[in-house]
Amino acid sequence: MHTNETDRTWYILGTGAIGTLWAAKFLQHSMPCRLLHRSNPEQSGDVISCKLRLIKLDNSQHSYDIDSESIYHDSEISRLLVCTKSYQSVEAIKPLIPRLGDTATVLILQNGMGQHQQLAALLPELQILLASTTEGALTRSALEVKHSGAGISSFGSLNHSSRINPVIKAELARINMQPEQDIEAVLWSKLSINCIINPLTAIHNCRNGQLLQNPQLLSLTQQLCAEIEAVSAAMGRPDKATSLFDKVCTVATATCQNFSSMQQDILFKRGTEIDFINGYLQQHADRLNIPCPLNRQIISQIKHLQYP
Ligand code: KPL
Repeated sequence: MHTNETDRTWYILGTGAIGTLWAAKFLQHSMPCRLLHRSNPEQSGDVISCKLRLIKLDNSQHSYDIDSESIYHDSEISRLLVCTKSYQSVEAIKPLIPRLGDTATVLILQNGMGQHQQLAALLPELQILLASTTEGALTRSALEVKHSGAGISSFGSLNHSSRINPVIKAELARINMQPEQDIEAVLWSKLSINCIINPLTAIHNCRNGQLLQNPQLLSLTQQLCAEIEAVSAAMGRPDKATSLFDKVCTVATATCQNFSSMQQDILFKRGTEIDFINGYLQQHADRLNIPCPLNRQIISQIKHLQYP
């Protein structure tokens, strides 16, 4: 299949809060963008006209027209942004493989780590870019997103191996995504924070801020930080400038009224990203012989609570 270089449409797979916010970013910059939706293969010609609503940081409200295309449509994809939950990515991307041109770029913007290698194994010829963001977004209803916190977004190539297409770099710069040489370090730093806030708030069914207010939760937070820092140090990723506990305090304070994504997943009886967050950390801990008893216990508690 040959990529039509003139088609610069960004296709978005996964329209939760971050996928919808990114669609709004493309639309605000008049960059072509389409959503993808699940359908039966028989409905492959489906294109649905949708309205996307964005509530900006200053509370101003904006509405955009956007098309959503069946994943089984036959148009070729040269730019794919993957914003599904990490545990859904492999199954979600499979129907799209025949649609990806041979010079396509796949940009993965999700919580967690480990799924990137799974996707790269499915798409060995394509440029896989990993992205991370600290932007805050909440969905109010389908395709209605509140931009709830300003943040920084960066991207880089998997294993820093390949050169990033300058056209793609320039497009991502327009929506304020910065190239990052060591994107894995950025993802690891975010993962370390998610390893603490997400499962503890999910198990104790509380808002992020309560981890610092309740003495029992504060003590668990500190113990878990120590386990994770030991793994980071053994992996050669120590952060000498700021302790993990300080980073967790900053994020939990900034998002004190929010519920974490894992708390919401448990509450609404969905699967969770535990395998790609604490599970990924535990794999490295086991490989490096670092005991992480609390992390291990937390994984099994989430697995008991989560659906199915
Ligand atoms: O990324 C998050 C999440 O909920 O997944 C944090 C940073 C914990 C904010 O809630």
